[in-house]
Amino acid sequence: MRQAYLSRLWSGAAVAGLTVLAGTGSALAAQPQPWEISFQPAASPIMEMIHRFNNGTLVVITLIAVLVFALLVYVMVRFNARRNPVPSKTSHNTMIEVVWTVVPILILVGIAVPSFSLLIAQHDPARAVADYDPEKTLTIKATGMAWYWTYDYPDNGDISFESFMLEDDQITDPETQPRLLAVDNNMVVPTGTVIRMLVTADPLGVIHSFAVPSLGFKIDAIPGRLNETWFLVEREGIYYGQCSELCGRNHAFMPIAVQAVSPEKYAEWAELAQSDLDAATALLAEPAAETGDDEAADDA
Ligand SMILES: [Cu+2]
Repeated sequence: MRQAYLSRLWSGAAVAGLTVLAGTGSALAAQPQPWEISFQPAASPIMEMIHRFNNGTLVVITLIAVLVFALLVYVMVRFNARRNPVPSKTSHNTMIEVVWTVVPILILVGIAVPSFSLLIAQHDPARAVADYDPEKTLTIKATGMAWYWTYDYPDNGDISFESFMLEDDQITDPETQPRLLAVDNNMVVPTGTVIRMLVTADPLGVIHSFAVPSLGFKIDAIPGRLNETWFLVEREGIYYGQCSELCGRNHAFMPIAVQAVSPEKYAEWAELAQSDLDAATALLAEPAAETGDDEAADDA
């Protein structure tokens, strides 16, 4: 009875908290916000699964903590030396020992099942994308350099460019160019498309890590090794991440900016970027910003 009440109370609080987080998150870009205590809002199927798994686990550990705390308080009150001067000499109770062994095992198995399905989905788009077609994926390669990223688009006429963080004196609009996160050339991707992401590092360099929280991936960029992950961006916008492996002097200054645009816009960008990257970047600048504002307004 009490547990059911607590459970209801907790899920109510969780839903309220999520609504607040989702609200503040989408009103701004997908980047860290002041006083944020949970994940960034999800913009990919995997990140949605991570949110769900995190919320479910939070309910489980909260119920366990409440139960253990309540038992402790009960024992302290009911069985202290004053109220219970003659202690019981019981040393074994087979039933209770079986229960407190089997129940935790069941709880762990209950957590392991969704945990493994999430882990497997992170390597297999078919498990997270309903109409997944391997023929329609887009391959992009990111390479960690000292200290910036390069992006290669083998499916689009070998577009290849470098992406450097904007220094403070290069920022012209602090609203759309967050300090330490904005870059000169965003990694542009189409929405609704499975991106096959190959990640490596400069063969003469060090280990980096390619990570964007709201898209739910973090994968090491290792010299001489090609790692693979995938993601699908559901909404247009710019999603920021940072190198997440302590890689050296400018580790903190090699952010990742993923700009998701409509497939039509992406096709235009990819066509133009093969000959003139600056013109292609300019093509995206205006409409992308407007779309972002519209969406934020809708969500608010
Ligand atoms: Cu790095």
